[in-house]
Amino acid sequence: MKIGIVCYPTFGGSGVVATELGLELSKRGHEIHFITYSQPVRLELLSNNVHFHEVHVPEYPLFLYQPYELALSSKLVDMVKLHGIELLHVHYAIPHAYAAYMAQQMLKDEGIFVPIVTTLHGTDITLVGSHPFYKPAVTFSINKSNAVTSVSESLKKDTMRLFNIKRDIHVVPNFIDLEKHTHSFTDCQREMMAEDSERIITHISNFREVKRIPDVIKVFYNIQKTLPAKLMMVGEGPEKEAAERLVEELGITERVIFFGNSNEIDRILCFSDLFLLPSQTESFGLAALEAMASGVPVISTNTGGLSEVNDDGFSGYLSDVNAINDMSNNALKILKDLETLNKFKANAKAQSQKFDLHNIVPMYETIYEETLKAFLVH
Ligand code: GMT
Repeated sequence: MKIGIVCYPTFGGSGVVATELGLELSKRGHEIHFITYSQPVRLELLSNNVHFHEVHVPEYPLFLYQPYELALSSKLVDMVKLHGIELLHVHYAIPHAYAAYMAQQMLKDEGIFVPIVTTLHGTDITLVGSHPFYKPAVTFSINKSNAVTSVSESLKKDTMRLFNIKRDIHVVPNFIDLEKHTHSFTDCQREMMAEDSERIITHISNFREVKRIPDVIKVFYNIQKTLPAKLMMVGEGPEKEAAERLVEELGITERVIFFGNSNEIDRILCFSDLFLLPSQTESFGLAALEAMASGVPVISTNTGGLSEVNDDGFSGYLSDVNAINDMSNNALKILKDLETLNKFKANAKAQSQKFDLHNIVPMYETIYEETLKAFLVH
């Protein structure tokens, strides 16, 4: 099948999932066309069946805001016609499903019929749900898509509760390529980061408020009072400066490393002993799954879809949002001795196998086939 994939090309989980999905679909014989404003960060290699088409937004001084949706929908029309794309899979209701619907209507006018599969990733639903400016556009985009998927049961429930949805939503969980996370390194050079006696704690995110970065630091602060430990902070975002200040105020600068955005996530996870994700809300928590796939247990909140990913007492522990002491105690329970730590590491790896891409990607293929069939019948 010739599939157009529209996503945010950044370090965020939705872009990672869309990119990994496209790459796996291409291995399974599909022709994939990524259509977005820059090459997705994890899309390193283009090939004869993986293509990237950049959406340019021309600068017109007339417009206060440059209309990305307009540029995207025009590009979608052009690419569908040029490459014979049969189906569009868009990640995020707004603006992607919205733009895809416009493209679909323009193409229909020319006798070309292309169905739209929309995947909901969370922020479009949970943020828009509480700030309803875009509510009509989100509701419309979901209802007009030819198939809709959500990355967790929890996100499906939130979508049904917050919007007037008149259609079914399929839950297709995020997935992981376990081969990529089975360390190719025999040695990930742990000694460059910490002493043998120190435990390595890691957090990876886009440092937005929703990630509750101060909680990461407070939990780590409690851990290192009991055990020698180092904290690896990976990512960039609006909360980073305040986090650096908090680390200084707490007097733990020597123990915390801020990496910024990294393309070496696998190496960082390879030497990590524990992953912290104390988010306010998280539709899935792909970063937690990536950690588990590398054999790193997870201390997380129990919000949104996290309880569908992290198995409480097995692959890590779940706590209420803001329960700093509970999270700290749970972390210490895992880290207290090598035997317990190794048991949790093995469990984390086993839990991640439930999300093996070889089980999940065929779910998307089935949805594509059924959607295409139903769409062409009408
Ligand atoms: O979490 C973010 O800030 C990034 C956002 C995104 O668009 O990539 O992540 C959302 O989608 C991911 C992939 O499905 C999920 O793993 C994240 O849980 C979800 N983030 C939130 O719900 C806050």
